[in-house]
Amino acid sequence: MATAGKVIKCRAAVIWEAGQMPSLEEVEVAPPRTDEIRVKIVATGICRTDDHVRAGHFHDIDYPVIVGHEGAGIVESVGPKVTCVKPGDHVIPLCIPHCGECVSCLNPKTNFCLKNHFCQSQNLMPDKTSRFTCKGKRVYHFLWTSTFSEYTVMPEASITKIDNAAPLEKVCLFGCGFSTGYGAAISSAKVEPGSTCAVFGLGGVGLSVVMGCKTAGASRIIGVDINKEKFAKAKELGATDCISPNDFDKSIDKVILEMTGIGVDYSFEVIGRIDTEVTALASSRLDSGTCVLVGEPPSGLELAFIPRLIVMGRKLIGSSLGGWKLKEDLPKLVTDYMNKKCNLDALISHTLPFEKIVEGFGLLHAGKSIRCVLLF
Ligand code: PAD
Ligand code: ZN
Ligand code: ZN
Repeated sequence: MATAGKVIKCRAAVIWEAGQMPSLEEVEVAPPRTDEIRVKIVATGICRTDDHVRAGHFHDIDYPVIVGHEGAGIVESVGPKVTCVKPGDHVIPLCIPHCGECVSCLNPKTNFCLKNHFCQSQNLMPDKTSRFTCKGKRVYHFLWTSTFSEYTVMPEASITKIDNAAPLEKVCLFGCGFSTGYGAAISSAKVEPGSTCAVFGLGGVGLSVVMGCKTAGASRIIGVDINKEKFAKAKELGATDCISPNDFDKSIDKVILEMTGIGVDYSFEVIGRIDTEVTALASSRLDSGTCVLVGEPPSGLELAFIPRLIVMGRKLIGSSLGGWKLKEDLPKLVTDYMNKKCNLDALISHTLPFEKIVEGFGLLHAGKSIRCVLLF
């Protein structure tokens, strides 16, 4: 491509300070270094985690920052050592990298590559520099994805190649929301046919958990949300019952206990609050239930519960990006989608031009959107 090796000036949404809305800017994006890839993002979804960063809920983020981690695009240029993709390939950035060499990458039980941005606790590229500048200032990356920029740079480990025929404006949701929720049920919890499930939070990720439970053959799927506007979609996607905590004068775990007699086999917390994490745990079967934590509470909070909640045999597990080994598993999920095996289109409630990103965040704040996809 004519732009290879050059700095590209393009549109991006920069969050200058914690608590501010993203601001549309022209940024400079440096060429990819040795094992990096520069991608032209075509479509990107807005996930609650982007909003957590915007709001300043995570303490280890530096500003100004370009967030966005649910994207799909086309490779523009690659660094000299890159072998996994070439310019023109269609790709999805990965929120968790896959170096393929560390003890975690070699362990089939985990997707938590040790060469990740969490262990390094900074939001720069692996070599501790940034590829973004705006108005003469260094701008930080986020999760090595930063998809709220028309062009972005990521390490080779943070990208996977997908079928060039897949519609990028839809499959961007494989970058986080759909894969996270669907995998929490299918891959992390391994929900069995005939089992009972409860899903706390019916946003984009929670609805994807509902779809995963349904695909796994769950006989009962109880959706829990304080926003009843989410119920219709949840039922369309497989929820058998939907309840709001506001309609009861007792805690929702007691309600679920009465509904099921013993509690559900699998409960999922997909809100990001420690109080609902404990409620989700207590909603699962005392003798054999599994509670899966998916939501991300703000930094600094600690989860507390009485040990008896788990001593009888309940399990409490976590799930990050659905437990998938993203580099290998996402292209397969995209193929499943192309073969109509999963309904990710149902999650896209709004599609807006990238310039309307602030409106997109507003829809999320108002509880109106499931996923708002932004198109460059
Ligand atoms: P969302 O904001 O679209 O959905 C959250 C839902 O929870 C909304 O429908 C709310 O109405 C509902 N809700 C809020 N408070 C309550 C309450 N007290 N009781 C019941 N329902 C409530 O978010 P999302 O679906 O994009 O993301 C959900 C969480 O998952 C969020 O914390 C996000 O940061 C986290 C996440 N985790 C991963 C991961 O890999 N673990 C990936 C992506 C997102
Ligand atoms: Zn996300
Ligand atoms: Zn690794």
